[in-house]
Amino acid sequence: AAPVVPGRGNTAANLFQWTWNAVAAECTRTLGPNGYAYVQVSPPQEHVPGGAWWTSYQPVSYRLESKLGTRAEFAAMVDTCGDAGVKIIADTVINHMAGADSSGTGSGGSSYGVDSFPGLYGRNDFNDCRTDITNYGDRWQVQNCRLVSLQDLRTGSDYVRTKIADYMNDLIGLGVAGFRIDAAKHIPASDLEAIKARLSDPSVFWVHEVIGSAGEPIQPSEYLGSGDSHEFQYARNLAGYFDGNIAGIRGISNGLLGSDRAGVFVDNHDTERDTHGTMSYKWGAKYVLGNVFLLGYDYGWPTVYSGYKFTDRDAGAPMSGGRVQDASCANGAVWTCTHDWTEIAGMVGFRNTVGSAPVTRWWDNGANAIAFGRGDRGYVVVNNQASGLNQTFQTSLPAGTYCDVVASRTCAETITVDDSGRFSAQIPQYGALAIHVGARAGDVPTDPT
Ligand code: LAG
Ligand code: CA
Repeated sequence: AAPVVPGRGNTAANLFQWTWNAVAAECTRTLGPNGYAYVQVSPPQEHVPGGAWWTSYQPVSYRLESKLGTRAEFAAMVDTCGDAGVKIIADTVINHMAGADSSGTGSGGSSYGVDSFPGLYGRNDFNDCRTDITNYGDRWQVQNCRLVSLQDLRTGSDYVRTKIADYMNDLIGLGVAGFRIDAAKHIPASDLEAIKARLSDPSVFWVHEVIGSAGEPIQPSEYLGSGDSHEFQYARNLAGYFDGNIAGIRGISNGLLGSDRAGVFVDNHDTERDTHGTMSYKWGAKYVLGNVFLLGYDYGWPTVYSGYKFTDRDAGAPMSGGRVQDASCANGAVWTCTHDWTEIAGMVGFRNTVGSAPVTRWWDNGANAIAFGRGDRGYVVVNNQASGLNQTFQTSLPAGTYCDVVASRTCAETITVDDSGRFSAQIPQYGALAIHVGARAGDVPTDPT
């Protein structure tokens, strides 16, 4: 898991396709105050032109000049976020360069084409297989051939490893604290270990994007030598429980990566679009409940995904003049701003308060409502039913009056825990409740109105 930031925890927000200027403003405005420790940003390197979001995943060079901002803006973002207590995780695309189906001028003015990235890579720096991956059952092909025609880097070579390490070292020099390794499944684990060994900080946090699939030869567990791995099966399981019933959700991590090595999320930019079997913002109330569970339960290192609304899977965020327009949560017609939804912000604070306290006092109704404690630090109820839930819960919390941090940021709704640790509450249909010792009536400002 990403290292805990003192006094804050380690929850991340993934602000997909947000510009550096917008991320910086958001660190100050919401990410820092809400208690996030990290923000994952989209790939910062120079990329192919065009209006689709996925141009970010076709590198042209490692210059930090992109539709999301300039090098100076990136550096300023790292500093501003740092001042707000939030560290940066950069999405790094190191398996490949641009597709073999295009050539031209990149976002930073560099020219590119097939086997041609002047001053950086030439024909010898790409793997000899020049056809597309078709068989995910073939390890060699998955790692040496082209992913959707993207020119596949010869990551086995010293030169390519050095160039990738130089790029990552540049980001480390700017203050980046961690990396998402895009398309890690397509790079041999030993190549990644060799690259990581060349970093100025070889113990910097890495999380590998390895989409684990039953029956495939390459699995997320192979990559634990150079960092954590994303656990896509967690997101699929989560969707399965919430789509059906959640009484058995305690088993969500059976057979998955160990909790301390698993990067988990409700969805990401790929799974919300394609057929990966996860939830997305389009699920409405259940999506909120999925995020409440992600943050409330004690499995994995969580990332809250925050992107933009779409109908066309390829459509990029609104652009002008070759740049993405700065995201704004005031523009809710475009940006989901999941990271600042009251329920989710409340659960980030919950997670930071309960820390490593174990799951205790499990309750479920055998159907679609569950509740659990986190030791004597907090208690959560999740009601995935189409009807309200009226129930008395047994907690291990000290007696007192607590704020329901899912219901409001202002302690508008309180829950009274009695001397024996019990409370009674009514939870709305497809609703949740969470209380913790860091938010008791009187601790947080109440709504003046
Ligand atoms: C990833 N992880 O392994 C990214 O999370 C995922 O978003 C990337 O695919 C992929 N791997 C490569 O980094 C995305 C889009 C693709 C897109 C690709 C390159 O899902 O649709 O491919 O980025 O931009 C597009 C076209 C393809 C075309 C290719 C090359 O859709 O039809 O062959 O570009 O021109
Ligand atoms: Ca490869």
